[in-house]
Amino acid sequence: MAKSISCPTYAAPMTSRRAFLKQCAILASLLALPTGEATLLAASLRDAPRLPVVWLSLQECTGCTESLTRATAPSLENLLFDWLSLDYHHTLQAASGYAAEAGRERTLADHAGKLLLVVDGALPLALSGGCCTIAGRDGLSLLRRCLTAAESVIAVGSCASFGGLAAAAPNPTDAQGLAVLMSRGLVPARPLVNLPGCPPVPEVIAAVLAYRVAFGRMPDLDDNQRPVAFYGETVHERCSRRGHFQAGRFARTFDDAGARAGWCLLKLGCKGPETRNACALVRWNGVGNPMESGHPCLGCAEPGFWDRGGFYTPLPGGIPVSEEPGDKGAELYHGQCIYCHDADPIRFKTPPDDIATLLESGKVRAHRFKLDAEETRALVEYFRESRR
Ligand code: FSX
Repeated sequence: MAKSISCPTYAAPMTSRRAFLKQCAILASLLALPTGEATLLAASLRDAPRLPVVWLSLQECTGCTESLTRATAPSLENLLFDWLSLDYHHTLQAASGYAAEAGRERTLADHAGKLLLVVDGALPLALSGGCCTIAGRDGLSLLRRCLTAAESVIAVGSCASFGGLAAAAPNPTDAQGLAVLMSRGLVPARPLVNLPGCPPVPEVIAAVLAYRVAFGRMPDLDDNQRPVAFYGETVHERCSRRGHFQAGRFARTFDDAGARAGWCLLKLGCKGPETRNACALVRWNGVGNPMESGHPCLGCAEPGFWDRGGFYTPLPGGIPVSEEPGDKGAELYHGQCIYCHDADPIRFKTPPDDIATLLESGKVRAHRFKLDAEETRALVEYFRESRR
């Protein structure tokens, strides 16, 4: 029979040893831990006491919590039964009414200075916090109370991190993210980790919670308090369409041949080059991400989302031009040739080495344009690149 890891507060075995080690290996890889730290992670998670957590949901759409429920590495069950003591969470808790509020107050008192606060949703300041009340109490005073007792806080989602959808213009409720509230002295300042995204990737939320439990600290952060392991690269750098970008193949409309062939969506407003998030690396529900579903990145994890840039407006300053060889040829092919030839250059029948001779021979009567020597070289190079 497989050995089991027992949760400190539950007598029943929760997870088989094999499943537990597999979880730790996935977690270590998600968190980009150095070699050898997977073992340390496993040992820490096995021995760590459950971390008391109070989770506040403020002005939000519940997408962030829904996202958490879809985490697989670790799963919500792992988090709740093995590593966290989630003592207060409006949506997930069984308790309701006075009992729920009394439970939260007990946790705040019993674990003052040691508990982890998680917040999703922005805090609306208008009407003295009255735009968001919980059990008759305004959001601002509740947030102050919880932060006073917290050792650190994780802002889950773009709303909690930067204001997000809740703060979209004209922001009638004066919604603000946690960093702004702290910098304005409206709530107690505590070490803050932002996990933006609307909603954030499930594995990002779960992995950061597990990291905090295992190591007693937060992972390395960037200037926007985002974990570097998940927000260190842009969506563009990991995008499955990047090869098309490098080859200069851009969809111009949502239903043209390029869009159907999976080309780069920059000209349709993709914000991937300016957006740091893990969704191109860790696929949603293990299935895909917006770009793989034919939709440009909306930049949902960046400060200023929802208003910044407009959903389908190409990035200002034009399309970033790749330095890769073959771009000029790609421009020529997709600007001219695809009106008669297949949009995918791999299906172009003439071998690259024969193209220059064919063009110079004048035998292709349908061509309405003439290429000079440099353009011909670029086109040939593009075909060669496409076949590699
Ligand atoms: Fe905002 Fe989250 Fe978008 Fe929704 O809690 S980040 S609107 S997915 O639910 O706050």
